[in-house]
Amino acid sequence: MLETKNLNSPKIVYLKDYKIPDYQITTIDLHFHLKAEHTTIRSQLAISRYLGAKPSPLVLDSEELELLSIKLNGQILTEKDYQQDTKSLTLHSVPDQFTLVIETRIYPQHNTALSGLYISSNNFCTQCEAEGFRRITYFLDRPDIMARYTTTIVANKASYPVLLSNGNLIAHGDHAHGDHFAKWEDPFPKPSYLFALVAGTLSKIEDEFITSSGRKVTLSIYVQPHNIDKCEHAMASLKRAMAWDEQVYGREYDLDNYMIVAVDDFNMGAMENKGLNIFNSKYILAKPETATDTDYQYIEGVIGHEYFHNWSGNRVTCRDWFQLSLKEGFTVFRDQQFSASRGSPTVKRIQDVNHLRTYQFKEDSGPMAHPIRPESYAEINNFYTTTVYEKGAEVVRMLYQLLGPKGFRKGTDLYFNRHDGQAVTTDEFVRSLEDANNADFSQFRLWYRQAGTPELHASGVYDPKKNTYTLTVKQTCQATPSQSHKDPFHIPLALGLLDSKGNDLPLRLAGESTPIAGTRVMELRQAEEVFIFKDIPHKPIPSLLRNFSAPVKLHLNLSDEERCFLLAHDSNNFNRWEAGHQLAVKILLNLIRDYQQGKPFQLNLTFIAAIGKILTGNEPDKAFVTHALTLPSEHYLSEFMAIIDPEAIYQAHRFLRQNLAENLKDSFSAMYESLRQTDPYRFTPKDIGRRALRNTCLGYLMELNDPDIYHQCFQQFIQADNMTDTIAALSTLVHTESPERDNALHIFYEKWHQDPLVMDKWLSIQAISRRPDTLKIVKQLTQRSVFKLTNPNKVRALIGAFCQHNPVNFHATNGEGYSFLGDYILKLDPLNPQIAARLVSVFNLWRRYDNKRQILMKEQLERIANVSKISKDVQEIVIKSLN
Ligand code: B3K
Ligand code: ZN
Repeated sequence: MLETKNLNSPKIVYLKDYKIPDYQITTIDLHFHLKAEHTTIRSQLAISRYLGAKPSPLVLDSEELELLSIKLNGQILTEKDYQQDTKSLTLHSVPDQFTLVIETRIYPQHNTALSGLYISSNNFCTQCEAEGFRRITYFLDRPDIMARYTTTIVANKASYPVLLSNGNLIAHGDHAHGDHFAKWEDPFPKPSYLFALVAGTLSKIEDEFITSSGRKVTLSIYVQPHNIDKCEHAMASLKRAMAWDEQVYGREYDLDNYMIVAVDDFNMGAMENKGLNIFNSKYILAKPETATDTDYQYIEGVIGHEYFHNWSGNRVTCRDWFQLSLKEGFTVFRDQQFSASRGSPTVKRIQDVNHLRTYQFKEDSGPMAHPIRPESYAEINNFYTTTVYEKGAEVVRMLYQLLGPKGFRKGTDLYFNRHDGQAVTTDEFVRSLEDANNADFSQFRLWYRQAGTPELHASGVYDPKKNTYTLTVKQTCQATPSQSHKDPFHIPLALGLLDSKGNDLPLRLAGESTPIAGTRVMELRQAEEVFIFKDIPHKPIPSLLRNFSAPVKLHLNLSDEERCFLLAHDSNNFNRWEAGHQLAVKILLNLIRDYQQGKPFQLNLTFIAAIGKILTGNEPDKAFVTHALTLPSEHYLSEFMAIIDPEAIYQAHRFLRQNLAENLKDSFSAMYESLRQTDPYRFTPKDIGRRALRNTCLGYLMELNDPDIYHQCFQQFIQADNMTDTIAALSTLVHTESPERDNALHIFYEKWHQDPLVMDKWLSIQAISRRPDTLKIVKQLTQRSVFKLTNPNKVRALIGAFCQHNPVNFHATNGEGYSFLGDYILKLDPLNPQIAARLVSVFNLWRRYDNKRQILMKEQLERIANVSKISKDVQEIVIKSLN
């Protein structure tokens, strides 16, 4: 066990302890008098005891609130009537039904945690999920308390001309002393985490959307006035998302207005507050000169995500925070479908799978492993994880595959109709899908309860006499913290068998009369399953787990030639990419071993030829080619090593990239030239693919360390009319020692230093440079005025980028990367525990490194653990990491 001075374990909340609340709050009438130095809030609550609940004290949640007064049914309460501590306010005895009026004071200017009501660029904004509302007023701050809100905002008219909250504006006007007010009413009962307020100097763009039933919805995007020229893409994305949700899920928007506000200081991407989304400006602001194609795609995806929450999250919400994946997993699945419909579905799937396997599989293998419905937490904000979100989406995707699009839609229709206006559990979601389809997902529910990544071991035997192909699939799952035993999962395994020309063989199992053409989904339920396919004319090449039909690790022995064959011929484009990717992983792991054993690196001609063929093969989907040419990341490769060796991974990666560049130089050059931009920037799938492939070719060519190519790269940097091409050039120049590098960084800074989002790119690019002096440069950058510790985007851009995306430098054996991160965690924790906790997680896999690195990382964890005042956010992760 851990021996540190100050780690008293924080209080743990358990799913098994969930109890329905004794009291309900039906309406809340809020009155804010906003002032930056202090804000006063009057909250009037209509409270009643639930039928059947015994009289009990009323315990309201609170955090950092100053209580000014309480009145119960008009009577002022005194200190003998209630009890207060740092976390709650308890009224000992209350009637069955009553009105409570509470006055509170808070200090938004000092709120650096960015939870509750705070100030960003002189404007007021809120973030209440998960438990920020209790930092605004005393409340039953839990998602199963759904109330109707009215909100009156009073503020100085000159400083805060725009006053927004959820729902409809029902009154506004002027007050004395230069103040004005606005009154908002939200007709839909909602949990407190969806409350929002914004006040400030903001400009807006406005548009409208006519819903399928003919209602007009006014759409507004509010930004700081100087950003007004960067909102169009966000607005267009919103309209597309609204139309898509009607077409695909039959979900119509329900209020007469939909507002989005962009703020610079925000802990995460965006927040789906009812009718008033608040966004990190990174996911709103874009114009070709300042935002890359990837930024444009993220904006579209996040706008979609928050919009889709209006049904999957807001109209039907979570009973408690253990059910977070109910809204997040489902909504991520929905936003993935939406984005897939906007470009190449294969490429979108490749991106999502890459992300899942790089980050979620890691989480599953470390101390923070948890099921998508966790059993316990100390700080719920630590559970907004890739497991809850992305693995949660994979679980919904499996349900979608098992039911098919029509069955799934029947299920979601039932779910939305049955539970509209309710706070429910993941179990109720699954039950709706079952009931609508007469399906049985009892075994499938294990995906919600069991953590860990299942592994499939598949092998096939062909019998030429019987013309059968027997596929055996065994499943296992490693133990995770507090779950040593795992039962077999219910797993959809999509597959095809390829004939010698690369066509899918029709698949017929024993006992079936007609074969199924194309991809077939087999269902695994037992620890071992055997499938015998009939009428197979010759030994096929198996293409398993098509489209990554389940979040598992698949082990299947194929030769390099078979993988190259799949890369060239598989009818499933995802699996074409996967075959090349698996081959690259295998080659890189061999190179890593060679490096560790001091052997010289060997070329793999089969791989070079296969990549060459993709590059010159006239494939129409250029984004697909880009992915096929991109090697598995250093981060992802570490997943396959018992003891992670960042240096060996880096050297192997470098060698293979250089090798490909040397051998395919002419093809890369020719492709680079042929994809030159002729028209002005456009955000279309075709143009995005073209730019991506061209820049990938540039990246390879830059591996050749050729001064002419540096020059060519610099020319691209100078001449580009869009940020995608500018950044592509800069981010490869930054690894070099060339004069072009410093020159380009300088020019970029001079041009963009007034634009914080563009400066984030400038910081990140330098932080992930492969140059050995990177940490020194990063430290210098922390001293520049463009870096601000209180701004999460800056912390992520510089410190996060260095520690998470520059493994070879961060893990330098002198330990300086580790102590740098330790320093910043300690500086950040008192300011913003959520962001500090995210950074601490970088150390989670410390046990997977060699002894020397283990000791150095552990030292930092212990150093953090020994600090006297540490947030429970950071504490929870440090304890799990060390124990
Ligand atoms: N629901 C928010 C995330 C809130 C995170 C709180 N720590 C954004 C989203 O997932 O849509
Ligand atoms: Zn979400």
